Amino acid sequence: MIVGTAGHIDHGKTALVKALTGVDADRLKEEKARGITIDLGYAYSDLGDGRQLGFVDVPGHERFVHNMLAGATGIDAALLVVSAAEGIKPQTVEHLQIMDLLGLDRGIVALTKADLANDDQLLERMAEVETLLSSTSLKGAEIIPVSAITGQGVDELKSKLLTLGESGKGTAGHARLAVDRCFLLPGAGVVVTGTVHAGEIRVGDHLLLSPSGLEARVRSLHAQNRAAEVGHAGERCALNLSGARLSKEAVKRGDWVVSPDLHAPSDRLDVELKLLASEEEPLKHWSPAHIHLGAAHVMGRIALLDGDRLMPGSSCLAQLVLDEKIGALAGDRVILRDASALRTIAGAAVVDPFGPPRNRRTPRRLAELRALRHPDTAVLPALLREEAGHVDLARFGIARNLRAAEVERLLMEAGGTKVAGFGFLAETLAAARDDLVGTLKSFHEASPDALGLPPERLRVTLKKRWPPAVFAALLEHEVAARSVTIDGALVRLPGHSLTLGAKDEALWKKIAADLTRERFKPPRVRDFAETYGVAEPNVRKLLRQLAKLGRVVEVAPDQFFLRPVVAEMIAIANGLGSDFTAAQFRDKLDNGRKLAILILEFFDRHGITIRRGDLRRTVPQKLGQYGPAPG
Ligand SMILES: Nc1nc2c(ncn2[C@@H]2O[C@H](COP(=O)(O)OP(=O)(O)OP(=O)(O)O)[C@@H](O)[C@H]2O)c(=O)[nH]1
Ligand SMILES: [Mg+2]
Repeated sequence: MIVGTAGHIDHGKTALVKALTGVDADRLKEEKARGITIDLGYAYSDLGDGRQLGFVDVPGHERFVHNMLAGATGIDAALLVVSAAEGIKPQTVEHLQIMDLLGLDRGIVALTKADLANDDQLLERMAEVETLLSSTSLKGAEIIPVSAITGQGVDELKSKLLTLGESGKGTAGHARLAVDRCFLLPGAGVVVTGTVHAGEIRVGDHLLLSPSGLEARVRSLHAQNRAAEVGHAGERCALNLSGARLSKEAVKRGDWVVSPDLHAPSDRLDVELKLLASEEEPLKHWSPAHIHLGAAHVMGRIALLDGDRLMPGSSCLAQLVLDEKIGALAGDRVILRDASALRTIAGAAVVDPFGPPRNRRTPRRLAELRALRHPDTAVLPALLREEAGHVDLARFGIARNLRAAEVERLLMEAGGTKVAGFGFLAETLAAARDDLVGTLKSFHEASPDALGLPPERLRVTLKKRWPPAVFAALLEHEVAARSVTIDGALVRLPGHSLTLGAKDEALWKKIAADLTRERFKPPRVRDFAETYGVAEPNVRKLLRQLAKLGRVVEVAPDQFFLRPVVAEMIAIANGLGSDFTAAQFRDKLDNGRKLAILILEFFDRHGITIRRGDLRRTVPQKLGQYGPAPG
């Protein structure tokens, strides 16, 4: 377990840690010279019986609250230090507010410098502190008079700290360590230190630095100041890392060392925000703030999601829009300080680390956020019933640091089904199928001479509008279940087909033979009309119907090509290299300049080629529009 000090400057935090552990946590030259703590200090006390207490000693100076926060976010219990000589001071209050906003409910108050106060004064101070604690998560915490000079109360404090219990951080999820220091160790290389917030880190693990994404392999590690093979959640670790692009400069306080599964930095955190009751003004929408999460510290803005002002002492849903991406997971605590970093104004808990940039405050999204506030086991049942109707399971797993198997178990318990990475309720899938089949049925009735609908048209025609990726998953699911069919580029019902009458079928046979014989220079509508003695409009109508069936393509007015021939011509154009002329293309097809240009203009219109001056190039992702080239 890790205990963090808290309290006003000069109240004796560092002296007390030294009395408890024998270690002077003030290690910087400037700290020694000025007699104050500037940055975080660390000390461990071995109790001889295998048990150990770890301390993070923080600065009390008002200008170094940001450093205090980098340490406070990783601790399990608070050691609030109040000088018996001075009593409650501004950073006593601010540090306590921070402990409260972090939800820390384990802690002890040390009434330091007891040697400087008489019994009456001590009793008075204890009463003051008790009142101050009473409205916080540390309500009822024990208050113990101590002196670092005489040693009074130090042993009692130590044994009381041991009764606070184990770290509450779970080792079940993927590994995650909040970096608070990075330095070069001669002969070893880059070393980072920090608190393991989740999972386990082992020697040999391949991890990532987040948000940078740099690869980092664990060469060796120390857990709680001792060489070890593995570091667990709740322990402070030092990791000796190696990686291709890794350097001391590439790592900073606030980064996370994570299992690759957890690397998903975000700059929009949807949170439940609580404004401190001590604030004098309501919080306005889009207020700038200093935002602290884990050991990270970034600037950002607060977008209020339900209302334009938040009253002191109240809570609401908000989106923190950060100036830069950080690593964050659901449940992470956030501390917000005002734009000039003079005081703590609010605290927050992350509800969704992947806040949407748009539609963040629609009723639908707010309902979703309310569902996301449930505990792990109740989130999926609630979420699956929301209007969205689906859950992106990979994202859900990352946000809550759950392994895939755990997500699937929760989905099963929620009565859900997994379809291509999304979770649905059976009734949602059934409704989606009815919608799909019903929409196609109406379409076939209204347009009996069309084969089917392009997928994107179908998606926007459905009663329920799915995001494209979800729709693709549903469509694939229904194709596999044979409730719909994909034919070329069109979706249709399996029972629906287009048939030509006997006369048309006979005419098409002859036309098809002509189109095959002169495939790059096929006869036009008028030619067929003359050759076969059929009225021009009838030939045109037949060929247009065949186009809908996906057999021919009208490349220019009345100029039809067989569909596979179009694919072949695309392949030929593509084979001409990056910049080709119409003449080069014509030479390959040997079909005359005029027709070659009509074909290239058709390609231009469909984005298959891009034209600059007299030169064209093909667009790789558009080449498959007419299917694979034959042969
Ligand atoms: N008489 C007396 N003096 C103390 C005691 N504890 C600390 N001091 C003195 O108080 C001064 C400040 O102590 P520190 O431990 O550095 O205080 P701190 O809370 O760590 O200060 P910051 O880290 O700068 O916020 C030092 O001069 C200590 O010697 C105590 O129990 N009795
Ligand atoms: Mg100190």
